[in-house]
Amino acid sequence: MQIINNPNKIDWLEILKRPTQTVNDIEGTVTRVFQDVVARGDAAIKEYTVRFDGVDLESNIVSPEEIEAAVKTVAEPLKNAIKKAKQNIEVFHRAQQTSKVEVETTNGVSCWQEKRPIEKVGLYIPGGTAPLFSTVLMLAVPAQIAGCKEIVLCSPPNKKGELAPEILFAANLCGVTKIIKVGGIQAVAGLTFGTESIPQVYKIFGPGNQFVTVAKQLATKHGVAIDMPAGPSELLVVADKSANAAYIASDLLSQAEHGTDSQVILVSTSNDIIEKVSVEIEKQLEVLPRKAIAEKAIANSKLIYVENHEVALEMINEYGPEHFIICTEANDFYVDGIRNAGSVFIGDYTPESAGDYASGTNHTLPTNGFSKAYSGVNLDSFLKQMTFQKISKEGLLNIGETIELMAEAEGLQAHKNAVSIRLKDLK
Ligand code: HSO
Ligand code: ZN
Repeated sequence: MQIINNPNKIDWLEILKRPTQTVNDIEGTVTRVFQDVVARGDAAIKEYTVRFDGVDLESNIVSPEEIEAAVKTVAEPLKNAIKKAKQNIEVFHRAQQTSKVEVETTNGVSCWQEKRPIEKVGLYIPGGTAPLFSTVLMLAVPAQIAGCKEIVLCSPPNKKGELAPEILFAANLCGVTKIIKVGGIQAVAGLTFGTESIPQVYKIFGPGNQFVTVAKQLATKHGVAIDMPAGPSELLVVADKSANAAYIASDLLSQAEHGTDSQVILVSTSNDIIEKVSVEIEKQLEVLPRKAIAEKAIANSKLIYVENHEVALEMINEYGPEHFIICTEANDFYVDGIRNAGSVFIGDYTPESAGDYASGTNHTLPTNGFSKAYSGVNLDSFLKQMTFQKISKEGLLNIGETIELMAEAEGLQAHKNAVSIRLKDLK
């Protein structure tokens, strides 16, 4: 943990730098896997699953029987918790539905905008030390509300060739149409090009390691959309003397336990709070099962003292955290002034964990400063805006000349003709 006292503005950039990622030859590997999947389809997928996941699968498609068996192994209280979380996520994302926008821009010229679902979407759920089935809810619930027809879920199998039963339970609960045991670059390649077992999709969602992230970026070069460039988890807490140090330490650790490259930051107008939080972190860290991971992330974390709320807010907007917790006497000041953050948590009783699981907001959020330009996943992520127009005879008489003049000036005679030919009949 690094305590920084009243840093100079010119040093902010350096202080707030994200932990650097080693990209090395990832791109080369990703390109090779993509080419191989294009050339050999499922045969290539099978081989990569042996190589990267250490398991040779008879079939990578999860069967209804497999789902049924897995569902039985999930304890009833957890099933109910997942259902409760799903309910809240559903309520919040359903409320994001909007009615169509319709307007007559000029007499006889009617324009409207309507949303239509992205027909085929791919949801990537990472495996690893703790398979995060909550992400299934965060992606599949809005996909289903949006009306996506094909919702394909890919996740890497464990050494026994299985997916976590909670992933299967959540996927089944939320209307996922196909579940495939495939992970990493090969999953993204499969979703991009389609193979015998993996349907091709139009947009790929979900977090992943550096390989998955680079693969998603490469997918965009092949015409597939992605939710956002993902990176390690981040949390920034702003706190003044009124805050509860133990609560803040628990929030910082909650994000630190995600990965050794997670970044957690405390910005505070109180040296006393900084002192107390650092003591609390040490104390709470000691008993965490994922201590080894959290400890590494905490080692890179920063506790920054600033003189006042104005400076704090400016610094936070400069950083653009994925998650932003506000625990001060001036919460409204921050709520009104925050311009760059993925998701904001207000007050002593709003831990980030609430948004990670069950309050209803989405936890798939922009990291790495992308909150300056990107939104987190929401209902619109699964929809497209389409525009429509209908022009009456009167309408064309009203705007025809405008179009003709502009087309002529752009040197596009055929454009002009498409109007003139009609106007001639109408006049
Ligand atoms: N905080 C993570 C999401 C998550 N946390 C899932 C627990 N499970 C990224 O927003
Ligand atoms: Zn989390």
